[in-house]
Amino acid sequence: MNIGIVCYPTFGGSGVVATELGIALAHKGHKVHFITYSQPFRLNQFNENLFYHEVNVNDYPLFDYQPYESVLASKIVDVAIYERLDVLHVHYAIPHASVAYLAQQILKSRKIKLPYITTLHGTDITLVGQDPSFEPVIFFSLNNSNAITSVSESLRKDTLKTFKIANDIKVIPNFIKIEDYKSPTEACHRKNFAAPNERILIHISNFRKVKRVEDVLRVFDIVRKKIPCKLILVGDGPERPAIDKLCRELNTCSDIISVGKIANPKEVLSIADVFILPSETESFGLSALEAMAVKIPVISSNTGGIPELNVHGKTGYMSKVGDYEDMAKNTIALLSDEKTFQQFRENAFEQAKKFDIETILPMYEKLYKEVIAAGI
Ligand code: GMT
Repeated sequence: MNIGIVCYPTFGGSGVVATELGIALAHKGHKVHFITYSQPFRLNQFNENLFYHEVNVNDYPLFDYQPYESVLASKIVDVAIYERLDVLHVHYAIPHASVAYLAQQILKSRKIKLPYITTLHGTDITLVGQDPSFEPVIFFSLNNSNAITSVSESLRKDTLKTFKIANDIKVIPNFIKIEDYKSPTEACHRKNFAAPNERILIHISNFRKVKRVEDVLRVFDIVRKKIPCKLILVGDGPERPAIDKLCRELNTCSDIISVGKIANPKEVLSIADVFILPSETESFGLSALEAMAVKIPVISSNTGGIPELNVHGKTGYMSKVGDYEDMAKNTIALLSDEKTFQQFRENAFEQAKKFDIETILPMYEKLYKEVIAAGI
């Protein structure tokens, strides 16, 4: 198949999923065309089936807001015609679903059929999508998608609650390529981060408010009073100043290592003991799945789609959003009982295997075929 993929190329789960999906499809022989405003950060390999089409928005002083959506729609039309796309897969509803609809209509006027699939990733529904100013456009473009997928059952329900759409929503969860996580990695050395008697807690996110990174610091503050440990923070974002302020207040900065944004966190994950994910909302929690793939138990909130991934008392523990004391208590309990800890590590890995690309990729391929067969 010739598949067009539209996504956000920046650091973030939806871009990772879209890119890894495209790469896997290309390896299976499909021709995959990424249409984005800059190269997706994980699209860093050559494959004869992978193509990248940049959306360049010129800066006209006349506009306060540059018309990105119009340029993107034009680019989709262009790629669809000249690369003979069979299907378009857009990740993150805003604004990609409505742009896909517009491109589809333009192509229709030229007697070209291009069905589009919208994958909902989370904040496009649970946060940004809650803004009433988007409602008519999201509602319309979802209802007119030739298929909709969501990354968890929880997100499917949230979407149907927010938007009374008639369209069905198919759940296709996030995935990892488990094969890539099996081999031990040499790139990151534990001894450079912690003393032999110290444990390592880790958190990865884009440091937005929704991630509640301050709770990570509060968990760490409690745990380190009982168990010698270090905290590794991976990522960066708008909450950085608040995090710096809090670590100074708690006097924990010297035991926190901030490594910034990392394109593929597998190496740094492999030296950690516990992954902390206290999010306010989380449609799936791809970073937690990546941690579980390297046998790291997860201490998380119990929000959104996290319970579909993290099995309480088996692969980690869940607490109510904001209950960092309970999260700390669970972390201490887990790290204090070596036998249970080792069992949780194995359980986490077994759970991660259920989300292997080998299982998930055929779901997308099947959907593409169905959508193409159904026509528009
Ligand atoms: O988590 C983020 O802030 C990034 C965000 C995105 O849209 O890139 O991630 C969302 O999509 C991921 C991939 O499907 C999910 O694993 C994340 O749970 C989801 N984030 C939220 O729902 C907050």
